[in-house]
Amino acid sequence: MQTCYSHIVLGLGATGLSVVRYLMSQGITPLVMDSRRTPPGSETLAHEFPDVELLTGGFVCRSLVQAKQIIISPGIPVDTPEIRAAMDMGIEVIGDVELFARALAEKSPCVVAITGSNGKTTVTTMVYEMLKAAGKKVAVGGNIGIPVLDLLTTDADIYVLELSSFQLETTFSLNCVAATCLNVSEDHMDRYHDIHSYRAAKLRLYQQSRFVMFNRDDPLTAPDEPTNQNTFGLGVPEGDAWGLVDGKIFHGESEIMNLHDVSLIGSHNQSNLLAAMALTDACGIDKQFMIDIATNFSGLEHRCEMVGIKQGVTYINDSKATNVGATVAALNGLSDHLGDLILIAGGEGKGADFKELTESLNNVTQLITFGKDGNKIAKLKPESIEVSTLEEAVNKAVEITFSGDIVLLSPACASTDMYKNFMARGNDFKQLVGLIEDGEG
Ligand code: UMA
Ligand code: ADP
Repeated sequence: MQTCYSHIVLGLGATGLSVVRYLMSQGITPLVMDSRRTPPGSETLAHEFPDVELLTGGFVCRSLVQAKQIIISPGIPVDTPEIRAAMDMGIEVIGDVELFARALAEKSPCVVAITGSNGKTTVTTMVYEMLKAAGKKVAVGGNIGIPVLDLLTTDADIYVLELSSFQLETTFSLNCVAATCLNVSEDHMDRYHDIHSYRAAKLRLYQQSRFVMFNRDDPLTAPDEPTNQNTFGLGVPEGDAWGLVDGKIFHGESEIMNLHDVSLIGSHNQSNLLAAMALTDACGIDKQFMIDIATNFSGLEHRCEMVGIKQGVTYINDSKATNVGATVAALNGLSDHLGDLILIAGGEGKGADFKELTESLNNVTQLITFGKDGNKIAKLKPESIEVSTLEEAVNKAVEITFSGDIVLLSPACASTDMYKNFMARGNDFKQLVGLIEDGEG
C-alpha cells in the first residue's frame, strides 16, 4: 500500500533540497517529486536523506491530492495541470519563500526584499554590503542563488532577499521592513500570458511590506493602491524622494554624494544605487556607509563587465542580459561611444517580442546573432550576420573590428539553449576573448 504524505516537495533543484532540509529539521518527512528523469539534487538527497522517497519523471496526482501542503519550486509553473487539480481540491500550494516567511512570523520585520526585471542582483548585493558595513548581522539569499530557507541556520538580524516573479507567485505573508520593484519590462513570456500578469506577480510583494520604494521613471512599478511609499528616480526629487540634482545624489533636499565618486557606470546603475540607498535608509543606517559602498562597489561579473582590450578593441561581457530590457540598458549606456559598436546577441528568447530592441539597435554598427532565437533578433537590423556559435560570433567580430571599437556580448536571451547558465556563457566569451591575439592597436 502506498504511504500518504502530508507534505510534498515539488522540484529537486537548489530550492527543493533546501525545503527537504528545512522540513526534516522540523520533524516532517516529505515525499519529493520532480518531472525530470534525473533531477540535479537526486544524488545529494540520496546521500543526506536516504529515507526520503523521490519520484521522478512526472507528478503523481493521486499523492498530490492526499497531501496537506505542497511546496513547489519556482521553476515549476503553478498552472501545471496536476498542481491545478490539487489546488482545486483545496490543497495548499506554497513556495519556499512562504515557508521562510512563516518561520519568521513571530519576529518583528527583518526582511528587505528586491524584485524587478533587471538590476535585482546588483541592488541586492549593494544593500547587503551597505547593511554589513553598518555593522548589521545580515544574510543574503533568494533568486541570487542561495535558497532562503538555508538562511535560517545563519545568525542574522536582517535578511536581504532577491525575489523573482516565480517565487512571489507562491508567497503570501512576508513581513518586510522595506521592498522595491526596480522596473518591469518583458521577461518570461513563455510562462506568463502577458506583461500585466508578470507585473502582477511582482507587485504582490508590495502588500507584504511596511514600506514600498518604487521607481518613478517606470510607471509599471507604481503600486495600484496607495501605501506607505516613497520613490527613487533619475530626475530631481520632490518631497522626501530620492533623485539626482546637477550630477549629485539627493535625498529630499539633502545632498548625499557626487556621481563622479560612484564606481558603477551607466544610468541604469545610478537608478540601482538610488534604490539601494533608499532601502537601506529605511533600515535606519548612517548615510556614510551607503556612500562608502557606492564609492567602492564597481559591479558584478557578467553584467557589463569589461573583459579586456585586444588590438585596441574593447570587449564587454554582459551575459546576464537575459532579456530585452537589460540589453537596451547596455546599449544606451554605450551610446556616446565614438568607434563602431558590435553587438553579439541571441539564445533562448523565452517567448519575447524583440521589437523593443529596434530603436537601441541604431547605436549598433554591426549585429551578430547566434543561438536558438538569434534569427528573430537578426531580422531587426539589415545586414546582420547570423552564426551558429559564440565562438563563430567572436571570430567574426575580430575580423571586422578596428582599434577604438567595442564588442559587446549582451544576448537579450537566456543561455539555456546552449549553456548550463549565463555564467557558463559569459565564461566562454571571456575565454574566447582571451585567445584573441594581442597585437598593437
Ligand atoms: N524543472 C522541471 N521539473 C521540475 C522542477 C524543475 O523541469 O519538477 C525545471 C524548471 O523548469 C527549471 C529548472 O528545472 O528550468 C530549475 O528549476 P528549479 O525550481 O528546480 O530551480 P532551483 O534550482 O530550485 O533554483 C531556483 C531558481 N530557479 C528558477 O526560478 C528557474 C534560481 O533562480 C534561484 O537562484 C534558486 O531557486 C534559489 O532561490 C535562477 C533563475 O534562473 C537563477 N531565476 C529566474 C531568473 O532570474 O530569471 C527567475
Ligand atoms: P537581475 O538579478 O534582475 O537579473 P542583475 O543586476 O544581475 O539583475 O543585472 C542583469 C542585467 O540587467 C545585466 O545585463 C545588467 O547590466 C542589466 N541591468 C542592471 N540593472 C538594470 C536596470 N536598472 N535596468 C535595466 N537593466 C539593468
